[in-house]
Amino acid sequence: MRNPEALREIADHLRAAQRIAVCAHLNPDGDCIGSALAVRLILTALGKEVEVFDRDKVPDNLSMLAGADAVRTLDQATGRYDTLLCVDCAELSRVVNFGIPEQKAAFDGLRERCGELLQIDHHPSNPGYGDCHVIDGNAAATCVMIYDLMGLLGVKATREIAECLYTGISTDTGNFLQDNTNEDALAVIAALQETGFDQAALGRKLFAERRPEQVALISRALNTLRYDETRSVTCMTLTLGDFEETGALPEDADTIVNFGRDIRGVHMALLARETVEGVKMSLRSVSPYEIVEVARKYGGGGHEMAAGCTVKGIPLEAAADAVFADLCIALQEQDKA
Ligand SMILES: [Mn+2]
Repeated sequence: MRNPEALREIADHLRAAQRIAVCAHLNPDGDCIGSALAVRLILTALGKEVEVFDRDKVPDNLSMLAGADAVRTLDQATGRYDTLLCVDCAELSRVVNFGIPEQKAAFDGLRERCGELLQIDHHPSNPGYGDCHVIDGNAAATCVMIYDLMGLLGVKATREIAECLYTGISTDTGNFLQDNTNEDALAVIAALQETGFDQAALGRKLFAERRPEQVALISRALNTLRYDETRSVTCMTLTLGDFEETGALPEDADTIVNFGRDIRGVHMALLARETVEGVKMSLRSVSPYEIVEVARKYGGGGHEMAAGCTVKGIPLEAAADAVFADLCIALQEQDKA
């Protein structure tokens, strides 16, 4: 842990609070939901009143986590909270889309009713927007930091807490396949074993099991797979029609880009999907190649080898072509370096 003092300070603030609102990010993933729900269980064990908020619904594959059914939208907040805690949110704009008036109003309304803003996160790009924050870019997942927080608060892990933390750590490391899988992350997983949680069953839910609608969507995406001329960059596209016709949900597309990345010889991959907000791009690369700069060029961001952005005002194919071309240029530049 790189910032033990900062985490201790967060623990002190939480100990002093009674009513706590926890915010996870939009398009929630395993780490933000795992972190938020684990925090809820940890603080509830200390007799606190905790509510978890997210702009979006908890994805289907995380719905088995304890408390997933109690996650509410921000406009459902009532009364005053001593503390607003953001987890896994690299910027405040990860909590809501501030460009949409209703969402801004929902966040501002909640913020006004909360005394202080705390945050716990592991994105190195996080500028530190809380009244008190702890940011550890070396943590594989925010859930690793939540585990440390639990220790500072003197709470013992339960089976349910272990499931939440395992979910965050395993999903943010790509099921322990990515470079960010480190000793701390594995030590937390080892320590959680004593709760007796069913790691195999949870792992199957998170990484193996797929809804039939998702398999249909994967099939559609694979049908669009194309390569650059060196066959080391791939691109796939999905239209709004693909989602409607297969009955797939937006979250069903979340890991499809990996099919393009995991082909032998491929270094970079793109999935471009049409959404009502614009064309959402998921970019991935295989070490040592990096794609985050391409995402940043389009106003997005993320991690060196896993990033995203949304391209607005251009049709799907044209947007995909533009980002695909930039990936090919980035590949050439990185090959030269
Ligand atoms: Mn995370």
